[in-house]
Amino acid sequence: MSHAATPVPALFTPIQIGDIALKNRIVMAPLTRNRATHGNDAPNALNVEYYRQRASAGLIITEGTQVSQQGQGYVWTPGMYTNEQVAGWKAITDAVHAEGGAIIAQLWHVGRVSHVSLQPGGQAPVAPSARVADTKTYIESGFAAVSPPRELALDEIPAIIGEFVTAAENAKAAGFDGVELHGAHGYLIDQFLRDDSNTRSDAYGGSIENRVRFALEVVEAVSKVFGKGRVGIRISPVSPANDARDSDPQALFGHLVAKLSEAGIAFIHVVEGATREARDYLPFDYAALRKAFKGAYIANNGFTRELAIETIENDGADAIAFGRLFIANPDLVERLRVNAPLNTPVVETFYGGDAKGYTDYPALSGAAA
Ligand code: 8OZ
Repeated sequence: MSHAATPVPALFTPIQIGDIALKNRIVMAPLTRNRATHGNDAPNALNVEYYRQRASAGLIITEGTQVSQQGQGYVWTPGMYTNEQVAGWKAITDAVHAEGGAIIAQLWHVGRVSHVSLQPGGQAPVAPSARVADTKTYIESGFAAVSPPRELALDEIPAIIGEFVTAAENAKAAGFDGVELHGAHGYLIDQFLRDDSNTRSDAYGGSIENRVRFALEVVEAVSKVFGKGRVGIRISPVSPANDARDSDPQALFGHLVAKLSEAGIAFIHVVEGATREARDYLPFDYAALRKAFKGAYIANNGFTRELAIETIENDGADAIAFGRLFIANPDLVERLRVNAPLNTPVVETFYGGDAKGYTDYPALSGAAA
């Protein structure tokens, strides 16, 4: 009789991403939950518990965290620009590290995806060009159309890059293992990339070479803070989220990723297809991006256990990021390992509220993780 052990799928085995050691290839995707402390947008004890529960992930990428008040686009998202916010994050990184986990901060500037009620002095949001997005945000009173943005002057751009640098320094002080830049879903970095939202005629607009300039300068500047082995970027080449549109995503992202590879950063995190929608939303050659990038490739969007195992086996990615499944399953890694049933995410409690739908999803062992 043969008793050959079933091999453990590589999904569950360790990997090194840049200078960050992951105990498995299951990544918790960045997830906006709008549960920072009202008034100062600092992480609190409830947020500590939420991240602590999910520390068995190989890597946690935090929810989008604005680098400044101007970079905020939704109510009650956490920031990385005040002492209270840094202290709140420190409690979270301590809790995750105490559980043997790794955690990086997602640094976020929403650009035009904001509302005057969230902006300093009630001013207009800023963007590469004064073109309003066909999208909504949510503010204290509920959903609202985004406010028309004003175009950033050329001499304002260094200060925006400076906000990312300060936020990275704050993230380092807060004990994070690294940072991910939010370059996806139609926010500021993505707005600079695309020829629909960026109609500038200076060094930051026009050609693909010019449109990737802002992203590359932020990458370069933040790499000086953390070291390039602790920096990555999230991109979503074909996702239409927040009215993101470009005439040639394959050429744009092909060029960007080749430059990111030269910059030597740790990873690219690619939303394949449309976020919250189909993986095959539009044709796109993701394998070309993977091939063009010498660091790690983290794949995201709608992965099942089977597809994740298969994608890692076939070398389609180095790690897989799960979003909604991590909302509903604090012990997602263990559940995937033993192929246990999964809790169903409840959409009504995704954004805002309290412990309900946040820290009360049960682990396999019974009570909340
Ligand atoms: C859902 C709700 C609000 C923001 C993204 C940061 O799509 C977000 C986001 C998602 O990247």
